[in-house]
Amino acid sequence: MSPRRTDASASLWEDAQKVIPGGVNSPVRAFGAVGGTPVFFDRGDGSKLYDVDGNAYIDFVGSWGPLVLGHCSPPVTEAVSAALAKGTSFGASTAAEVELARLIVDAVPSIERVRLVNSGTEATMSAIRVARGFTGRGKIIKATGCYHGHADHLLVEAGSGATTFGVPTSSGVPEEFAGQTLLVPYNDADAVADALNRHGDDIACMILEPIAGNMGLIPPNDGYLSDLRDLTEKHGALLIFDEVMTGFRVAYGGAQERYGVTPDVTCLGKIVGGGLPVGAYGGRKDIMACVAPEGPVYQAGTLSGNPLATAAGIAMLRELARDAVYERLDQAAAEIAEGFAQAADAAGESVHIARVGSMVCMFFARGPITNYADATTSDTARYGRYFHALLDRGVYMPPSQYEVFFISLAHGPSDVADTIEAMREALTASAT
Ligand code: KE4
Repeated sequence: MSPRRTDASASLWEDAQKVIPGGVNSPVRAFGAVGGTPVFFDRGDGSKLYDVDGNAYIDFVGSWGPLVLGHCSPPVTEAVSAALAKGTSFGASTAAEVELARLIVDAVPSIERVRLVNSGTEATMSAIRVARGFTGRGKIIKATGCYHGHADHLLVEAGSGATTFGVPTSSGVPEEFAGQTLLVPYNDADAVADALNRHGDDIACMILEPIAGNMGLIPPNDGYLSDLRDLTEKHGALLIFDEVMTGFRVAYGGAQERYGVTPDVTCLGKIVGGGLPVGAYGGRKDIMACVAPEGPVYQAGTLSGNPLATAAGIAMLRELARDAVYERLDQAAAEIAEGFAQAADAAGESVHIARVGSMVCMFFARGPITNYADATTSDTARYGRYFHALLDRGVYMPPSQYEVFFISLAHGPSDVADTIEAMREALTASAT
């Protein structure tokens, strides 16, 4: 195996750190969790990414989820090019934002009205503000290990004990903000019942990733989601599903379709923008009637519903609405997960593989892994060595053990076979 050239990335990394905090525009890209110099990419094509040194990689990050069709998917690139010819932004209403909203409302029955924004963070931040406005209550519940973007009241971690008020995970977040957030362990409905019994009259909502994808991949235990539905309903709190990652990923109707549990409000992002900046939040008509200018909860955005982004989102959702898309995604993901399991078994490695549809995670840990405490037993140094061994073999996985990797419709049989072989070699090469 010839050594991978990296000097162009290394040079750009030097330059980037002189003008961008930490050299990146989003922390995970700095490779802090896996060590080494970040790869700077030049272009994507189908299942592949090509870096500035000309190295090719089979891409399993997929821009952290949006690129479910692969890079430069013709329906998306053609739609964006056609929109670009007519202008980039008007700051006024267009037919495309109505069409994208219609596609979302038709795809997700619990969403009767939807507001388009520019990121997942904006979607979750706005959904929580609506929940507080609709209920007149201040506190929120979130699960430890779930990530909902970087709004102040969501950058909190549990203090000691099972159910505690949050403490800031970031400087710049006042204790008063974090103190409005109650933390519970994922997959623990009793902790939610306890929180609601103690603070129910002041809890506006519980926000949750219905399939946790930011502490590695942790599926909901049987009955967990329906228990949360019953508990929040009983106490008059709203149930918000953060489907920024799972929306249009694990089913056309998202995790709520897959598990048959209906939230009051849903947050979307990633796929819904086709690789361009779109987030969205929506839900019951009576709840969304609170949103300005119809109601008193203010939320706005210069580029919300942007013509290029809505063109990309419309093209992507239309492709995903076709027959057998999710069966194809699941099939390829299952083959890769099985291939890794066999390679790990052959190498005598203790791993736990989690998969829901085309979301996959390989923990270097013994299972079961049902919450954040379990996930953090993973050997992150082992993951880092494995990550780099794969990189040297032309496979780009997420640069963190606590992320999920994604399969796209562009990953064909040869990609699957090559990846499994690379995994087998990388496990052996990085064992110590
Ligand atoms: P953005 O603001 O990054 O568009 O979305 C925030 C967000 C909200 N909810 C969920 C479930 C999410 O996964 C995310 C963002 N996901 C991370 C990766 N796990 C984005 C990568 C990054 O931060 O660079």
